[in-house]
Amino acid sequence: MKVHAAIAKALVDQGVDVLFGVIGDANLFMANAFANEFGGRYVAAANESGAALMAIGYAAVSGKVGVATTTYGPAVTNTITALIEGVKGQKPVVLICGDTPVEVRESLQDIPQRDHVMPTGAGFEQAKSVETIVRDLSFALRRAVLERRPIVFNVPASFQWQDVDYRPPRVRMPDARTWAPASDDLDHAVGMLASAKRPIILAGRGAVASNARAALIRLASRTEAMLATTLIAKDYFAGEEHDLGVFGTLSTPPAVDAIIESDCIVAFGASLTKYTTAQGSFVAGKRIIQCNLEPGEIGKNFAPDVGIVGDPAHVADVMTNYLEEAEIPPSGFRSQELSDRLRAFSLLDEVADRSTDTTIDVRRALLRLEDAVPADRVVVVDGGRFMTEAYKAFRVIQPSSFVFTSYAGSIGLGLSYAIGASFAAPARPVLLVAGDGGFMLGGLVEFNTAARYGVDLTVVLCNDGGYGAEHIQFRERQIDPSISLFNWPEFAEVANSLGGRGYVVRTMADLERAVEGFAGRDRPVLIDLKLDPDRMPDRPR
Ligand SMILES: Cc1ncc(C[n+]2csc(CCOP(=O)(O)OP(=O)(O)O)c2C)c(N)n1
Repeated sequence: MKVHAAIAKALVDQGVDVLFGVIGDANLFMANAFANEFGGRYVAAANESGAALMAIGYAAVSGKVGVATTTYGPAVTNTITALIEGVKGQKPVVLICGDTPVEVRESLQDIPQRDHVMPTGAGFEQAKSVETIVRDLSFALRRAVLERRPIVFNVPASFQWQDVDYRPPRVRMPDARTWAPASDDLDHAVGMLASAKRPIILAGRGAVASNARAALIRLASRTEAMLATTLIAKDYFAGEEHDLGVFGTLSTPPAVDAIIESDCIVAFGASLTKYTTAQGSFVAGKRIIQCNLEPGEIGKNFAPDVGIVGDPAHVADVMTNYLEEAEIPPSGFRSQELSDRLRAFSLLDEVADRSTDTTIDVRRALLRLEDAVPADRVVVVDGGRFMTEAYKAFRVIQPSSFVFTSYAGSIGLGLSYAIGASFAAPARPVLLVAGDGGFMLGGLVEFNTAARYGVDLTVVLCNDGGYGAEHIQFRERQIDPSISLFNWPEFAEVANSLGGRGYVVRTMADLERAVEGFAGRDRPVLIDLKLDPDRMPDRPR
């Protein structure tokens, strides 16, 4: 078998069914073999940044390794932001890139690829030789899972047409996620929880990764603790009566009251960022217990009273058993009154309707769409001032259906994430909430990719005619905000030209027409919400 075919076959043999990419001299035969010889699905992105982000979005929703491919040189440098995003978001991704042939002295596209990749924090795996290439690729896939970050697999282009004796790779992943330590720390933690009067069990992404939902609910009911999540683990306890929702700067007012009142937080798989702790104010003066499988996550952002290295689900069960054996009485924190207040809260009560004759109120528009789109959706949120409104408005049925795209703080990554998400969940509608600035920076280029592949994508554009996040800063300092404003083209028409269907929304009646269009969609939809940049809800601080 030729090397390009062996790489494609090794991907298929290891369960990779979708490959995102942009082809060039170094990877075109491999991508073609993947799609046309071995039955894989190849998705041709418009830009390598998009291809790499699609693999990240695929990994985020499927929990499997996302795989993308590029040729060499500028194709690799186009993926730098995506690699950084994947590292910060801890996404298992393999980027198979070609490298210029070593024997060619003058290649326009020759760059030291390793030197560009290493500062992103991604791993770099060199294809060592034609004989070892299948094993080398397996190693890259294995590293992506175990190291939870993108791994760049670097393949010299001169290997492509060489012969290799193909043997299917044998890969077995170790399962490290079922242990709890016997330690003084665990005893202290149980002691603290036993004496707590108002405990909260907080779940972060590590709890979701360890499938800890049932164990955390058991521990919370045993102690009469309230439940809460970080933003990344959003809606993990959906449907639970004693769920406070998101714990942090995005908490609702009744949840904030309960958090302030609480005396003990048990954080499972949460790294306690400044957003979760509200700059420390939500954890000050309380007992804090932090449990994480990764030792480095404990105390990374905030020093807890006790840290427990262990699997969240297993540690929670051990704690519940200890409390049971010691016959510790429950805390009594839960009350009908608190549950009623949590249930009675409505986002609509917080901010008055700010619509005008020609612009719509962002919160009312998003909440109408929240209601109109089937619950079994995937929600992807781009970056910008609007994003907190989207985080609050849209619920999901499980955390993997909520895709956060701002690990690196970049705008414009959402659309590619959304395409990757859709390939991981093809039967479900994918909703991308994006700003006009982010859409023009990075979304527009791949909207047509969504149309070409018939992706069930709906873009909700929070269009305030510019960079709202910067506009507000000029306004706050009484500086002319004009350089933050843009005279964009009509986005609905742009969407139509790119193979989708666009709707202009200035009023609630317009929004109803867009909702009808969404219901009968046969191609990607773009709903352009016209917003007034001076009438947006205040941002959380
Ligand atoms: C790649 C990148 N460039 C620039 C920025 C700075 N930035 C943050 S928010 C923002 C404006 C985004 O505008 P838009 O998408 O319309 O959302 P809005 O803030 O208006 O709600 C910009 C330019 C960034 N975060 N990332």
